[in-house]
Amino acid sequence: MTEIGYRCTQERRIRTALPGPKSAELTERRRAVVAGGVASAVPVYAADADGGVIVDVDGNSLIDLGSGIAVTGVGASNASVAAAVAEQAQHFTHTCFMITPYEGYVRVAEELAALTPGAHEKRTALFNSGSEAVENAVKVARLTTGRSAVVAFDHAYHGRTNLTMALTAKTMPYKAHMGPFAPEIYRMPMSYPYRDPGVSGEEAAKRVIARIEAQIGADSTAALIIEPIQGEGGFIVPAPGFLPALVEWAHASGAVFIADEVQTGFARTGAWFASEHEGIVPDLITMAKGIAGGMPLAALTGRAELLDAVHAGGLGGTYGGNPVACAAALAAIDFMREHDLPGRARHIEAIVKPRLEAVAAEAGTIGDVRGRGAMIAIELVRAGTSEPDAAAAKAIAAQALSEGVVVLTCGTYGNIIRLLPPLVIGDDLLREGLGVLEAAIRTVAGGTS
Ligand code: PLZ
Repeated sequence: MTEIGYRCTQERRIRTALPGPKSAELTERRRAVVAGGVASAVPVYAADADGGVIVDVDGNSLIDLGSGIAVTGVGASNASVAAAVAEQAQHFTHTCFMITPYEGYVRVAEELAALTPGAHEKRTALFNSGSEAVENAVKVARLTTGRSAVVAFDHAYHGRTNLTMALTAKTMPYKAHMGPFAPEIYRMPMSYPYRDPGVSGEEAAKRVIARIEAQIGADSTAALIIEPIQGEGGFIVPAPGFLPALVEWAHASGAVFIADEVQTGFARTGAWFASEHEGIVPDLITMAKGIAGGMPLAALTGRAELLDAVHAGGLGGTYGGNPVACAAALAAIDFMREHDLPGRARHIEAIVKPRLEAVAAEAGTIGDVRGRGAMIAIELVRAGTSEPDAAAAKAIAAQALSEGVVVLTCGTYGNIIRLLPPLVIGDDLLREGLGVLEAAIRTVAGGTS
């Protein structure tokens, strides 16, 4: 791996209380004009960000263990991404690929055909957000199968648009009082080893298949959609064998298997895509987040016969595959390859997991440590039980922030602390961030069973 250069000093530096006075002032201004429904996890306003740090408007430098929800794997101001964006913006920022196409879009599609699992012929369509990629995957599956039922899973997160709200499991805050939701979505039990002990992947898949056949009908099922590691739902890694059995059933039944790799894609889990860890080849893959170094871009890549079956003009959108976002993606993908970021994610796992496992061994309030690569979480429970403890997760994140470390929570029960560091974070900074997190865990949830 070649050396990664940084522009901002890679340090934790606390100059004011957090949030500082300038952030507090911005929070006041925001209250008067920004929609209250848009919330921020961290009440600190960014002025700069690079590598493993976010520098705020008060001059504090925070260690970033969230990457803007798994987006800035290559860093939030990666030099080659920034140069590619500036270069493309000086030529054209937009023509609309549906009107006057351009090479960047084609090159991104070439990269995705080569990088995504499977040696079959593939096609790609580009969009703006993960939700939009998921919507389009479902459109393609319904059109090509002539069926309407879509199977999603407990704890799933697929977005906030109407169809993707229906696919998303958790009501609060994503869906509550915002229905009616899109029809023909059926929810099935997930394989969740910590909360479903002793149930193998194969058994969990059998449970799902029996329910689909009894309640939907194999010949009415257009698609199964699943995150290979569930993100917002709590970094749930299904038991081995679960995903391959579902893929096999989908293929035998003529249903389309869609892997939602919006959060897990692009080196995050220690492979280019999390599907690779399970040895599965999805028919369609949705991607966004890590694809373009922070620029808004999403992709749907899949079997040529599915994507080419859609009538011309059936897929698109004004901004989908914006040329500046495509230039950013090409630079980000090159960077990930040159710097072996999948290897870097495995290296991060080797640093993070043993330390969290050691804390878990001493604190009876950590029920589970799980995840892959640079996507690792702890599940907070009441000591000696498996009862979710959301308050502990919230308090730990708040305590870490007050010490200058950004960590995110997630989970159906809100009791998960998840780590998604930029893949370019230096080892020392990562270790320092972990030290702060460990201290916060000991303070908040240090009780033993
Ligand atoms: N599929 C697997 O993780 C986005 C959103 C958090 P968009 N997850 C973070 C929030 O509170 O909005 C996500 C995902 C998976 C789809 C999406 C949706 O991607 O780019 O946010 O639309």
